[in-house]
Amino acid sequence: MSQELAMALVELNRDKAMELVRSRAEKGEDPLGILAECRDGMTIVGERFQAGDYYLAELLLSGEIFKAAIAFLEPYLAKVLPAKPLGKVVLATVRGDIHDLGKNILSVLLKAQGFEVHDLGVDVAPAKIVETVKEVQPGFVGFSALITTSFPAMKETAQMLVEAGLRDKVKLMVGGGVTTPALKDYVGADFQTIDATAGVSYCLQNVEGR
Ligand code: B12
Repeated sequence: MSQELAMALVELNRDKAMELVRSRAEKGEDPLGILAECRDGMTIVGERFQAGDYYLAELLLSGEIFKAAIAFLEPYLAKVLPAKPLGKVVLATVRGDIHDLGKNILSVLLKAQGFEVHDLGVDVAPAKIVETVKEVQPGFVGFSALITTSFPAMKETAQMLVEAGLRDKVKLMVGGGVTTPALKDYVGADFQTIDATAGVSYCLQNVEGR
């Protein structure tokens, strides 16, 4: 495979990337394969960022292209996913934190595996998360964090889930670049990772009835 699409993301060429996504989807190519190549592009962008060759602007621009590709592919993905969702996941970046690139990647990967994702967005109040969990009755709840100052809000939300009698009905995940096993213990979560694919594997392994 040429990885032409991945490289279009890396080169921040939005027109070329979207044209490739459109033409390949319309030709009937598996949308999951197209998405995987976009992810490859994001991985390279991440590596260049880590190496200091790319700056924040490149990270944000490539993230925007990735989001546009996902939005375009959503109807194609809907056709290849199982009619009955595998399970439900509520995701949020909690109060005080506005980072969402990692959470959005996780959301797409979960949807691609057949999970129904309720993404509450960023800077989400603990009460809103608890209310949604009550309403949706998910099997999984995921908090994404990129700044350490949001840790107390994660703990507070977990505590509110306990008080609402909901905590033992869900598997609670924490993820994001600044998270650690110590945070998992502090929050009282079941799982922690800095890798979205590990989060997806965790959900797949813990889906009821499997
Ligand atoms: C991009 C970025 C921004 C963007 C965010 C854009 C957006 N829409 O998200 C902007 C410019 C807005 C921004 C703002 C700020 N930022 Co910023 N930002 C970053 C940066 C460069 C990259 C983060 C990122 O997106 N990484 C890429 C994604 C894909 O990785 P990821 O989130 O870890 O996600 C992966 C996994 O962790 C996993 N995952 C993520 N979430 C979850 C959840 C679950 C449940 C699971 C299972 C998995 C999972 O999936 C992803 C794929 O594998 C980091 C530096 C760095 N190198 O990390 C700083 C960084 C996170 N930012 C930082 C700071 C301080 C800020 C600001 C406060 C800056 C300021 N002074 O104004 C503000 C935040 C304001 C706020 N209240 O939130 C600090 C945090 C320091 C700390 N330890 O707390 C960092 C570490 C930079 C630094 N070294 O100082 N930022």
